Amino acid sequence: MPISSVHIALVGNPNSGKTSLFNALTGLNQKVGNFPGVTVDKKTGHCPLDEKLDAVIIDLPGTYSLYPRRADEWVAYRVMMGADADVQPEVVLLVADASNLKRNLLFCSQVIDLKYPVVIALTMMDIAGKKDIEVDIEGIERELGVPVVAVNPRKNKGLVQLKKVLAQTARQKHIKPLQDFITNRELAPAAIDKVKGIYPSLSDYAAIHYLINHESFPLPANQQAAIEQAEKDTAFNPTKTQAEEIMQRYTRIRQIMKKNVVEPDPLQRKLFTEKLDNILLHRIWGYLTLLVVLFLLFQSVFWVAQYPMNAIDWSFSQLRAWMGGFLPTAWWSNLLVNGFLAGLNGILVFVPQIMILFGLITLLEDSGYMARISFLSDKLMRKVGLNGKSVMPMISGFACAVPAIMSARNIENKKERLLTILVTPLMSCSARLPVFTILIALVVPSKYYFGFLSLQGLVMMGLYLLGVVMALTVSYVLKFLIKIKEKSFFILELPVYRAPRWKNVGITMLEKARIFVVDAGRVILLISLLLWFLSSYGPSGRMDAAEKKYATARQQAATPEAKLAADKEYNSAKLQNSYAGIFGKSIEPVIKPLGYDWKIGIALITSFAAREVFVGTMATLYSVEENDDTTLKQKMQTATREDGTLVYTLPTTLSLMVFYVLAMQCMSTLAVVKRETRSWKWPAIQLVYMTGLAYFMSWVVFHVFS
Ligand SMILES: Nc1nc2c(ncn2[C@@H]2O[C@H](COP(=O)(O)OP(=O)(O)OP(=O)(O)O)[C@@H](O)[C@H]2O)c(=O)[nH]1
Ligand SMILES: [Mg+2]
Repeated sequence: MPISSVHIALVGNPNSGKTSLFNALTGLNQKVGNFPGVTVDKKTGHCPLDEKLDAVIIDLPGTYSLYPRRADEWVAYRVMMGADADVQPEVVLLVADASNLKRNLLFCSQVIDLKYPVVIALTMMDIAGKKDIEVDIEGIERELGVPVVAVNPRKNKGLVQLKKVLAQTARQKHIKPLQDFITNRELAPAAIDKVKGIYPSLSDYAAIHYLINHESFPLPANQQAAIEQAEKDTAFNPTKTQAEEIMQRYTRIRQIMKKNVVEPDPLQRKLFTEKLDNILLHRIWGYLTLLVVLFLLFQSVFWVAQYPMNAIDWSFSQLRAWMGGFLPTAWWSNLLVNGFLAGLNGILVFVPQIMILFGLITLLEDSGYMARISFLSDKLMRKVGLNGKSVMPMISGFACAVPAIMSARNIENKKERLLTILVTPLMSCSARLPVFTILIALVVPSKYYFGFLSLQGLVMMGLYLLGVVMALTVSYVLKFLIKIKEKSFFILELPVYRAPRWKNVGITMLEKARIFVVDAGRVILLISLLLWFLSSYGPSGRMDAAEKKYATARQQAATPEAKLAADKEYNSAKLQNSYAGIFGKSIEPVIKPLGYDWKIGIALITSFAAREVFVGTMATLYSVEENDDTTLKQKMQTATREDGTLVYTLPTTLSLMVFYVLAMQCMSTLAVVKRETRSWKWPAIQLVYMTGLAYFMSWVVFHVFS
């Protein structure tokens, strides 16, 4: 018998454990976090229910009710209303948090009234137990008229039973919940009947949603007009209907709760979470803890990472020396050792820092502390036109702006969401780490205060801080320029503290390292190789002239030192006359006011693909010029301009760091902003303002320190 498949949508309140359950069922690894609004898009996976039935499971963003307000809630709402062309669920798996049952039942009751075949998975039974809440599962099942299964996706409990019930429900697709949870038709009988005249298969409750939200559904114009007409004819009042509906639902839910759930007096027992929040959300201690946490986050990225980083650098220098020892001197061995291996070294050395950064951010999210950071910073964020919820995208922006910008979907207010999207790329992402690291190593001595406070770490923190301060400032300014009027509020449910799942942390770290090495690695290697070519070859006339000019000097050099010096001059002349050299020289006038030479100019250009290309570019340019086994840092430290002065002086290097903090040099970010704002206008504005800001601030820094 062929295996048939059924489409199952996973819906429920935010932070109720949908994605955890999705991962447990499908064996995938979608992002789970302990705060509402982790999932912002639909994700699909497979799960065999039994030998003959396969389920296609669609994980969706959480929603509090079927009246969506945020962009992510709309994603789930469209699917539930059958208005999403890609996903047409046949069965709905409702996830309900047993420790917050009352609120979760509101959404469940709405979905039941849409007449989908429904299975309820009850998560967080363990937490309900800790709160001394007792749930009569069979009683709830009877009241709602749909199967209810207790599960714990963190511990893989209840999954076998859940699959069995899902398979049963899927096989009897025609059996939908028998009675309405509330008598929906009474809410607006005339209007509902008219809509059902157009769409006979709709449930009464779905008809109400057609009346309220039909403009957002992909319906032909004549049907839109017909619904419009029905509203007019029956004097349909959407606000009143909605309010009435919610009231009736809560009345019935209260009755159900009274009969089937034993809840202790909430004042009697203090949960661990509440005790902890007394400190962590305290007016003084709360902010102090926050500062300490952020400080430790950055210190550990550098302090812990330096050991594996040194080990990686050492292994590569050994490898290159070893290969240099037996490979013949030829263009391809030069390319292999100085192009490929140097580029690979440049990528791999940053893997430890990136892993630690992502790991620590995952810890913040998983424990529930991230939601507290939002809460603590709401007041400050509000002053600059943002919202407490902007903090989560901004902190994940330290890792990478692309997922961070997507997570801004969780912000209700349009203007605040747009501002968050516009300033998040100013947060220093992990791609800037390699650039900062090498630049800091050039001019900041490696010193420790009190044995653990590293001076280099402090400078790095200063750069991160600069990004944050600029993000807040820019938002404050844009607040007055962007004209969107919408009421703003900050409602964030504070999740209970949970022990982080170490496996999740580990997997995230490995996954991010893999993505960095593969994605960034590809770009870096490609550009490094291309650049190696462009800087080794040039217009033949100019290259020949350079060759002739130094040929005699190189032959006549008497001592080995003189020969080395002549070689160096020859190589540098060749580089200047290569394609890359000619190009870099032509843009030099533009960047000279910032203190940069033409080699930095080339790096700025290649960095527009992705910032981390900077290091590879430098490695390639300097190794073409000086093919020996000194490290990139040593080469940069001794690099000179034509007049013999050092290139990487304090003013130049600081100015360059500031440029990398502020400039918009990331194609992927621009692409995701275009997608999220649905226009080219905002990415264009972002590119212009960030690059302009970078140029101006770098210019100021260069002149202040010169
Ligand atoms: N104690 C306990 N924790 C759980 C259970 N199920 C999930 N969690 C935790 O609850 C948190 C939220 O889980 P997610 O799976 O991200 O929730 P979600 O419903 O997908 O959330 P959104 O995508 O934000 O709507 C995570 O920290 C999970 O580890 C459970 O049965 N018991
Ligand atoms: Mg989720």
